[in-house]
Parts: sequence; structure tokens; C-alpha cells
Amino acid sequence: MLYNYSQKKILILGMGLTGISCINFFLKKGVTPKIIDESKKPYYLKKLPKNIQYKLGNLDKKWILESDLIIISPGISSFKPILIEAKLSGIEIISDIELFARETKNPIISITGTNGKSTVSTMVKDIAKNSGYKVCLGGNIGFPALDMLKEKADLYILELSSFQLENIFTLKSKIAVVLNITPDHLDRYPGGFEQYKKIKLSIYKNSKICLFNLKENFKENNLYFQNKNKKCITFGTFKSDYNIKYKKNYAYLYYKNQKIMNTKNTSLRSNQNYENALVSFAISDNMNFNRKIVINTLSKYVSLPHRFQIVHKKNNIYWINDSKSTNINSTKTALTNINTQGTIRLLLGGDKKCANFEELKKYLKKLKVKIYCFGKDGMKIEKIYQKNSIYTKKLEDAINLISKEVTSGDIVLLSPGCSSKDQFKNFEERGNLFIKLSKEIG
Ligand code: UMA
Repeated sequence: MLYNYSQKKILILGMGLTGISCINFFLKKGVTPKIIDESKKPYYLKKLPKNIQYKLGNLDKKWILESDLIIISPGISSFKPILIEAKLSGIEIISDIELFARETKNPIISITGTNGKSTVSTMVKDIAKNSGYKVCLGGNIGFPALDMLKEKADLYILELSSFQLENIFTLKSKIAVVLNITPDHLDRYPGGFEQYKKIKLSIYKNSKICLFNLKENFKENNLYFQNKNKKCITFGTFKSDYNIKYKKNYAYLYYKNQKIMNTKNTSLRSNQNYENALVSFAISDNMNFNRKIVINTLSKYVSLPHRFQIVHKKNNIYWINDSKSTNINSTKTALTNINTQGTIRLLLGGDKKCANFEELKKYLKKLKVKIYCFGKDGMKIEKIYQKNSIYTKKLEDAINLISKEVTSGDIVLLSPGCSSKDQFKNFEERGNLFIKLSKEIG
């Protein structure tokens, strides 16, 4: 179906990366939309092309209710009362991913999950590229989906957040995967974890091949899997189609009973990353990529920055940057990856997004750990482990304190379990500050 936007009154909400990509998309089609941002000084205002009408500071009711089509940025909740009112009055509200999906017939691989999305997306991108595809990766990874259209790729990979999935309707992925689902973004969803989960699972709605995690047990009662035209493949447990066997500290990836890869000669060194490689293998097999190319690419794969990255080592003290940890589950994973006789000096804090940090207590109990809390929810988080914890307002104050207390054999771990947005532009800025300070004072 060809969509015609020329007669529509189009309004874009949010002037971030997404909003600007939407403006450029419509201008290229000869349509001039309007845009609103709730901030009085949005960072990307400087990128707004001339002659675009805009409003800043609040969601202008008149502009919203007189529009025919609204494109909502992922950072803006679709559950705001004015947007519910707009929807009820028949105004179409969609995401930039929906716009993208309407524009291409080329195959799309869609990847979501609470953790591991960017790793799997980049692994699959590297494999596809080495297999000769003109491939493009976009979405939550930091490259807006609509900007991918300029690249004229023959295969698209979408990393999708729950925020983006909220307003997608016609996306037909060749392969879709939900890597895992653990509580996150609970401040955004009035219906709590169940609603978050339902939104994540909607990725399977129109997809041809559904790759799902048997551990998560969400196949049961799921309408999307009852369609006979869909192919379902599993990973995640020893019973799944794609599974992992551990022998002498190494992980072997299997398809059913057939060994497909030994991870010994790779730089992958955590259960999470073995599983990420396994999922990439499953996607690749279903894209008919050559297995030798898959093994070769995964063997050379280097982890993305800010994910359990050793950034400094001096006087037998390791400084590990895991700033991408924006929820409790990724902090738990980081803690299970650590083996030391010394003290783990764990930096936690930021915006906890209504998460329950009590869950972390049982992991902390097993370890020799001191926690240093900072940021918006730092004071609340500090209370869960009063045995050995301290609160400072800022990350830099906490690192200063650590530099005075740290001794040989210790590990300093930034795995905050929270969003960075209360004090930083994004998790990269938070991680970069940690790297800088660890080198200066560590
Ligand atoms: N804004 C409002 N009202 C709000 C919230 C935001 O007006 O209630 C305005 C802000 O003032 C700002 C603009 O909206 O000017 C920002 O829009 P946005 O928050 O949607 O951010 P973008 O720059 O468009 O980036 C978005 C994704 N951001 C979020 O989902 C929060 C990026 O994911 C994504 O890479 C980008 O689109 C391109 O597709 C980032 C992210 O933090 C990495 N994702 C979350 C995560 O991974 O946990 C989901």
C-alpha cells in the first residue's frame, strides 16, 4: 500500500533525533509538518530546518487536536491524557518505526529485549555485511530508522525499545526476537510489568519467523504464535532448538544436537554474551548465511563500549565501565561476572524508574561489596544495603571517595542499574566521565 501524506495535517512530538529524522522524511516527500517539544530549550533545535513551525514548553492542545496524523517520539509517553484524548477523537498516532515500515519491502530483522539488544543487532549486522549484504542497522541503537532509508540497503536490522513498539502497527519482520524480559521502565507503564511485557511481545505480531526464549515461557497463551504460517524457533534452555553446553569453562553453541561453535577462540566471556552469540547464530541460519562466515565474524567480535568494559588497571585495581546497565538485571549480570578476593566497589544510581532495588540485596549478600550511590534515586538505593553503603550527590564525588578507599585486589564497577537521564545526556556521557576519572585518579 502506498501512503500519501500530502493532504494531511502532520504533527511531530519531540525534537530529538527521532523528531528531526521525521521532519526530514516529510520534507523530502514535499510535505511540511509542525513540531512540538515540551522542553523550552530542546538540544536539537539547532538542527530544525528553517520554515518549520514549532512550539516549545508544552504539548499544545489546539495543535494536537487539529492534526490528522501525529508522529510521537519514543521518549514521550503515549499514555499522556491529551494523547489519549487525541486517539479517542480519531487522530492517528504512530511512531517513526511505523513510518519506516510503510516505506520498504526489503527484509527486516527486528530485535528487542530488556538487555542485549545492541550486542545482538551489531553481531547480526557484521555477519550480514560479511555475507555480502548491503545492510543497515537503526532504531534504539542511536540511528533513527527513517535515516536508514537514505542508505538504500537490501537488508534492515531494527533494534527496538518498548517505547518504539508502543506505536507500530504494520511492521512485517522476516525475523523477530525478544531476547529477554525483566522489569524496566515501570515508571512509564500504568499497567506495570505485564503491560511492558505485552508491548515487547507485540514485535511478533506480523513476523514470519519468531525466535523466542524458552526460559521466558511466554509462548503459552500467546495469540501471535497460534498462526500456522509462522515458523517458531527457540533458544534459552538446554531443550531449545539453539542451546549452549558448558565444558571446562568454555561454552559450545549447539543447534539441536549438532555442535556449531566453540567460543574458546572468541573474546566473548559471559553467559549473556554466549546467549547473544547463540541468538545471532539462529538469526543467521534462518537468513541462510554461511556458517563459516558466522563463526569467523563472531570470533572477531569485540564488545561494544560501556558494556562491562575494563577501562583502567593500576596497582592491581580494575576499573570496569558498565554504564549501559540501566536496569537491575544488567547489574545482577555484571556482579555474577566478577570473581575477586578483594572488595567490589559498586557505583549505583541515577533514575531507577520505579524499580525495586531490594531485589539486588540477595546478590550483594554473597559478595564482599561496598556500594556508592549517587544521583536522583541514590539516597533511596543506599537504604537497601546500609551494612556498607554511602550516598553522594554526584558520580564524581563517589569516585573521589573510592580513590581514597580502594586497595590492591579491588574492583571498581560502574553498573548503575538506573537511567542516566537525571544527571547526564545519556549512558555514554556517564560512562565517559567514569573512564576519564578512573584514568586521572585511579
Ligand atoms: N520530550 C518531550 N516530552 C517528553 C519527553 C521528551 O517533549 O515527555 C522531548 C525532549 O525535550 C527532547 C525530545 O523529546 O527534545 C527527545 O526525544 P526522545 O526522548 O524520544 O529521544 P530521541 O533523541 O528522539 O532518541 C530516541 C530514543 N530515545 C528514547 O527512547 C528515550 C533513542 O534511544 C534512540 O536511539 C533514538 O530515538 C533513535 O531511534 C535511546 C534510549 O535511551 C538510546 N532508549 C531507551 C533505552 O535504551 O533504555 C528506551
